[in-house]
Amino acid sequence: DKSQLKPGEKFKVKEYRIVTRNIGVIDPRNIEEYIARDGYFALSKALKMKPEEVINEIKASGLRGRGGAGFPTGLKWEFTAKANADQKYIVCNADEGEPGTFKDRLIMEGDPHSVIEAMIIAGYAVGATKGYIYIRGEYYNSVENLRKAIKDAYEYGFLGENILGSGFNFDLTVRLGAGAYVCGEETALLESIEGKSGRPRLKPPYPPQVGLFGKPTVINNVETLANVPQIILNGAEWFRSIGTPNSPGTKVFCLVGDVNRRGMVELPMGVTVREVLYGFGGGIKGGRELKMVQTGGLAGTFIGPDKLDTPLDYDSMKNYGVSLGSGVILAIDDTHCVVDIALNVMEFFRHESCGKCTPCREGTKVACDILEKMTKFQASEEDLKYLEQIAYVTADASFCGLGQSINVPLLSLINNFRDEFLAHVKDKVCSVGLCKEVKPK
Ligand code: L3W
Repeated sequence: DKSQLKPGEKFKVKEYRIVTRNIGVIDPRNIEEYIARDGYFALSKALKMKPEEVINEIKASGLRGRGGAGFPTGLKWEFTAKANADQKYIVCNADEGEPGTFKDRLIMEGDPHSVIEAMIIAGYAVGATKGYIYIRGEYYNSVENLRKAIKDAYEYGFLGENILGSGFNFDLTVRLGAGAYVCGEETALLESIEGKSGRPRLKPPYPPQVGLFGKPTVINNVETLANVPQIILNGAEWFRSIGTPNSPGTKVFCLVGDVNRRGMVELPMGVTVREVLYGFGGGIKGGRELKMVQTGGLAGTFIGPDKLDTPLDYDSMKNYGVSLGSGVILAIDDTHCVVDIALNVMEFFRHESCGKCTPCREGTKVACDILEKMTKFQASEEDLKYLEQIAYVTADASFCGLGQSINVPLLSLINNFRDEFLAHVKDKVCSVGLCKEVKPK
C-alpha cells in the first residue's frame, strides 16, 4: 500500500493518556487503587476553590464536548450555574450508541471513578446536588463497575452528605437505557430519565436553562467528564499545551473496519487520519487498497484516500469537510460497494428514527427504497437525483440531529463516488460484483 510508512520511518505522534491513564493500570473495582493514582484529589482541591473558580478553570482549559459536537464545557457549566432554580442536575450521557464507538464503555469499565469524581466536581461548580448517569443497558460490565464505584464512593465520603467536610451534598444514580440510538440525543435522554418514551424536545431552550424535570441541567459525555479531574489537578495551562489552540487536549479514537489493528487509542487533538490509520492501525488488512474512510461515526463524512492528511480536531469539519464526531475512524477497503455501504448506513437511520417527525421517518425510508433499487439495478438517473434531494430535505426539515445529519454520509458518498453510483443506475454494473440484477416483479 502506497500510503504505508517507509521501512524505519516513524510517526511523530505519540499516545497521550489523560482519560485512559488508569485503564488497564488499576483495578476499576478497587477505589483505593484509584485514590493511589491521585483519585479524588481533584475533588478535594475543587471543594477548597470557589465554584466560579472551578468553572473558570474549565473554561480556561478550552475543554469541549467529546460526544461529537464540541460545545465548550465551561460555558455549559456557567449557563447552569447562573440559572436560578431550587434544584439543578448533572447528567452523564453514557448512552454510547454511535456504531463503531466503544470509548465510553472502556472508560467506564476501566476507570469508573474518574467519571464519578468529575460529576461531583461539576455539581459543586454549578450548585447541583443530584446526578444521573444514563447508560446503555447492554453495557453490563460498565454498569456493574459504576454501581460498585458509586457504592464505594458513598462509603468513603465522596458522595452523599457533607462531602469531605465541605458542607456540599451530592447524590448519584445510574439509569439504564434500552438501546435506542436517539436516546443519546440529549433531550430524548432527559425524557427517558423522566420515564417517558425517548423522543427529542425542541431546542432552545437548552438543558442548561430547562433540562431534567424542567430544571437547569449540565449534560456531558463520559469522555468529556473523564478529563475534568486531570484539568483541576494540573491546571488549564497544562491542558492547553496538548492538542491544538481551538481543540485543546486529547481525543480517544476508535479504529474499526479493514485495518490490521482495531481498537481504541488516545492521541493529541490535531493528529491526522493517516497517522491514526497507519501509525496505530498498522495499515489496511491484507495489504489491500484503501477505498475510503468514514470519520466521526455513521453520521460522519466519507473521505477518499486523498484526504488522509486532514487533522482531526473540532475545526476539521469547517476547514476540510471532515467530521471528528465521537472519534470513530472506519477504514473501508476496495472490496466494498459504495451503494451497498450507503444502504447499510441509511438502514441504520431508518431503524433508529423515532418516528416523531415526518421528514426523518419518511426520508430515511425513501432513501433506503431508492438505494435498494440501485443494488438490484432497477434505479434510474432520476432516482439518483431524487436521492440527493431527499438527503437535503431530510437534513433541512428534521426535528433533531438524527435526521438533520443523514445528508453528511449520503452526500459525501455520492460526491466522492458519483461514477460508481452512475454505473449502478446507467450501466447496471457494480465494480466489486456485489450487486446483482433483479427484475422488478
Ligand atoms: C446552551 C446554547 N447550550 C448548543 C449545547 C447543546 C448540546 C451541545 C451540542 O450533538 C453530535 C454530532 C455527532 N446554550 C447552546 C447549548 N448547546 N447551543 O451544546 O449541541 P449540538 O446541537 O451542536 O449537537 P448535539 O445534537 O448535542 C450532535 C454526534 O453528536 N453524534 C453521536 C455521537 C455519539 C456518541 C457516542 O455514542 N458516544 O458520542 C451523532 O450525531 O458527532 O456532532 O449539549 O445543548 N446556545
